[in-house]
Amino acid sequence: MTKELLIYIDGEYYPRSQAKISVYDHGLLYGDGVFEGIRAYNSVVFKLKEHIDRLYRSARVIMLDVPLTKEEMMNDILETLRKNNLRDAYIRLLVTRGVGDLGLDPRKCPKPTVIIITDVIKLHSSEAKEKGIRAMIVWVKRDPVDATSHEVKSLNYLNSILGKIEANIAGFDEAICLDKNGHISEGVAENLFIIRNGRIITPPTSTGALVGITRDIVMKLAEKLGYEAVEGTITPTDLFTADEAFFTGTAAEVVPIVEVNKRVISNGKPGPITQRLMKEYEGTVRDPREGTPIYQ
Ligand code: PXG
Repeated sequence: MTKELLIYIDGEYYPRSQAKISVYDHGLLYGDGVFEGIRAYNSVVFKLKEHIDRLYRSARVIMLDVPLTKEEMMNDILETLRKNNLRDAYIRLLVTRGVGDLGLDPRKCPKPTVIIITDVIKLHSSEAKEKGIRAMIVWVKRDPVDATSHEVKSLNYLNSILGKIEANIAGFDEAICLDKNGHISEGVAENLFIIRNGRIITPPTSTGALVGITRDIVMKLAEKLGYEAVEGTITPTDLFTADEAFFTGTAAEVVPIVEVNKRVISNGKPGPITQRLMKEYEGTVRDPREGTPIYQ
């Protein structure tokens, strides 16, 4: 039998089958908490500091005091990876409101729960990257910025899950969510980009989209390659008639979109600029200067 992965809960390590939290944790009862999804490539945690900064920003919005300093949090993540002898990994970091009673009042939860799961990465099919994916604009609107929008990376993902279910039952690879004005916001766990006349455009976070770390990196890479990369309003028609389109995300990396609601994007093949950005991104995630080494 292979050795079980160790999971960090509040400073202690538990084998995966023993890693459990209370049913009174408000992370479970109310989705009250924040999280990050981070990757390590070749013994280096990619953009660890940026993910930690975002976690603490999310926590600030929901007035959750993370019981560790950023330095301690980063060290505990690296230690969890070392305990599991991982080099290429998917890291799920959660801070929940902690154990309270059955009422939703967060003041009843004296101590937040910190969970670090480090696991092997399940790669997306290389077919999706090579051939591109078929996406569907769904009826579920992205929560607006004056609600539980994805600007905060919270444990409330039902908005995304409803979108995903619609794409699943309709037989599409991925869902695209609109904001309440009908503008494109993002995928369910990915930011979205279109390319038109060599200009690279992504929706602003005012559509309720997450400030994706991959999104930022891809915009910088695009500029380095000499393209203009901007935030801008994208309508469904803009997307249907784009020269190229792609998703970005920590798990997905850069994935071409070749069809939206059965409208074929351009010639139905991953576009040349998208392919260039995919290649650049692959190089960046494996650049040791872009992350934090697990083993010193
Ligand atoms: N939008 C949303 C709503 C997300 O949840 C992104 C965009 C892309 O952001 P990053 O910073 O990753 O470029 C996300 C990211 C998972 C999983 O297991 C989800 C995300 C990241 C990693 C894993 O579902 N969400």
